[in-house]
Amino acid sequence: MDQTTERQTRLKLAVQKAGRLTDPSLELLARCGLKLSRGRDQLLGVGENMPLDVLFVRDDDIPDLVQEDVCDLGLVGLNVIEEKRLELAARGAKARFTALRALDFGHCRLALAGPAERSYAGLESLRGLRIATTYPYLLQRFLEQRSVQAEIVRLSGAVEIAPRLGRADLICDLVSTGSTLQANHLREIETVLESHAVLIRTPVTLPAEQQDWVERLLLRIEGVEQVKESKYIMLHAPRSALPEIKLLLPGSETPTIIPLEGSPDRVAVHAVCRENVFWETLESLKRVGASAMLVLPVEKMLA
Ligand code: PRT
Ligand code: ZN
Repeated sequence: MDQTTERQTRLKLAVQKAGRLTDPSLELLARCGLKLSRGRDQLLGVGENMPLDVLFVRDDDIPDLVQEDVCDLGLVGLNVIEEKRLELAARGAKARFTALRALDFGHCRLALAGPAERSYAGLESLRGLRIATTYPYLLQRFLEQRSVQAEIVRLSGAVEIAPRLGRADLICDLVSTGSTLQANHLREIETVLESHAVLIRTPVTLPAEQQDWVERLLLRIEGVEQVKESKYIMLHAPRSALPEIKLLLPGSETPTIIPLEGSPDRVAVHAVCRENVFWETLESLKRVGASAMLVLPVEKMLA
């Protein structure tokens, strides 16, 4: 294969270079089987065992890189793509990237918060107040949908100190644990957007081989997300207790029933539970006669 063809058949995925999404994004890719060798400039990670390379960039650049087809795929927060969508719409343009799948990391919410000591009397009480944010478009949509007239103060960072500096009455910022708000004596009052990481793709139709890899990656992500909570459970039980046992196993499909040599009344039950198995479940199983219970983590799953 010559160099040009080789380049054209490799997928390029944009990932945040250094930030909250970096580790979970790389962990997801590793769990999907990708082995990356990072170049000396750390800008490009070359997939050693898949035709997929990773470009490390600032998260804010990811939607543009994907819609301009510099990258085929991107891992980025819903907050970033939704703000981008609205920003483009305000300019009469349309976002050309497509969200392929929500991911189970980067969870946070864009929220309104105000001084802790100030009582909050509902959305109506926001009229005429100044709200500092780095997400002016999402905030504007939120206010418009609720017919609230407030002033949006656009900032590029350090939003949480704006009320103390007298630059705004309230803030609209991302919150995960709430400790930043607390440290700044602020109290959350409304949720503007619930967010999480998203896999996005280019608007361009990919060559069949690349499209095939996108689909394989999606299936692997599906598998990775499913096994997170899944457990494999093995136990012995009286044959007569099987109906109760099946009801007690959380999120399991048809379990495998195996006869036990020398004990015609007892069987071994093996099942994949798609939810976590808690001590309480094991105690309930024991009460209906189960014994020798073993719960194992599931490493890979492919439907
Ligand atoms: O340099 P670059 O532009 O790439 O990074 P960045 O500083 O813009 O982004 P980064 O790494 O802070 O966040 C990347 C993405 O992670 C965001 O776009 C969100 O999708 C997601 N995410 C999840 C968060 C948070 N949780 C979060 N808590 N992004 C930011 N925060 C900040 C928030 O702005 C506030 O300052 O963390 C603080 C609040 O955290 P708590 O835990 O104290 O509530
Ligand atoms: Zn950023």
